[in-house]
Amino acid sequence: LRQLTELRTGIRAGHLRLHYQPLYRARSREIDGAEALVRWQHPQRGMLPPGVFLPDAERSDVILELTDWVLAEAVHQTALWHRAGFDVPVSVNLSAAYLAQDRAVPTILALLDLERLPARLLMVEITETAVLTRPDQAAARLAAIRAAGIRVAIDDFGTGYTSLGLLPELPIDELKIDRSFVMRMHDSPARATIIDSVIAIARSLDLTVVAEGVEDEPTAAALAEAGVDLLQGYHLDRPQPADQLESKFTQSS
Ligand code: G
Ligand code: G
Ligand code: MN
Ligand code: NA
Repeated sequence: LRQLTELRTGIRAGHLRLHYQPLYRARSREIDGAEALVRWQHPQRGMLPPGVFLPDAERSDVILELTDWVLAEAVHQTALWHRAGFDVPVSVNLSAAYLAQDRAVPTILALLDLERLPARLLMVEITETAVLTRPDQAAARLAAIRAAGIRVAIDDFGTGYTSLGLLPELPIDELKIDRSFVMRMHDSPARATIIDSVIAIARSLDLTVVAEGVEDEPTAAALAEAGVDLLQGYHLDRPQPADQLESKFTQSS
């Protein structure tokens, strides 16, 4: 509880930071986007990863204020890159509680307007669990987001309980295969089979497929061969501050 109060104070004091992890095209290995990941630059404890403070935030209203900050910062940074001539789509993780607010979609649209950012350069990531909490409401909200031109990804795909029957009804653009299926897929025929199935489903629904948690080259090569569109993981690049990532755009985007 003390940490939560401190987090709320920290958000208002400007202590949150965003790191960006690039996504690479599986075949050409060009940068094709980045995922915004929050950190807390704590005055005493140093740079804290989200695992340390997000679960607490998610159990309270602090997640709403945190997500407002993340969205504003990510849209601002993406607009700076856009104005500098780098069209890098940036994705933001949205928690279920954020999407459940009536103000979620208008807030996001107002930010795009404020920063004059083309909607195609913003993407939102939602977990299956977030969709399943209130499937009809979530589908309506995601449809409104997509109608504005913002793209939608299902994050950590395969770890939740989305019935495959629900998937064609969901207004989404992308599936991100959870890293638990990707890591060490080359030692497990079962994991490789799951990945092939997700790719087949994604193809049939005309969705982009992303593999997360790509930690070595044999895995990257196998995923490219299997038909995954985009790769994300430590083998390709770490989450990093905006200025570090920007130096790579001059080479690849
Ligand atoms: O960066 P790291 O691997 O430690 O992230 C851990 C988890 O925190 C991931 O599941 C990621 O989706 C989540 N996460 C990171 N940034 C955000 C954010 O801004 N909002 C939400 N809701 N989740 C985030
Ligand atoms: O749940 P979500 O997909 O949003 O979380 C992304 C998280 O995955 C971030 O915390 C990021 O630091 C982490 N991550 C990114 N690449 C890798 C990787 O190659 N291996 C592992 N173990 N984690 C990764
Ligand atoms: Mn994510
Ligand atoms: Na994920």
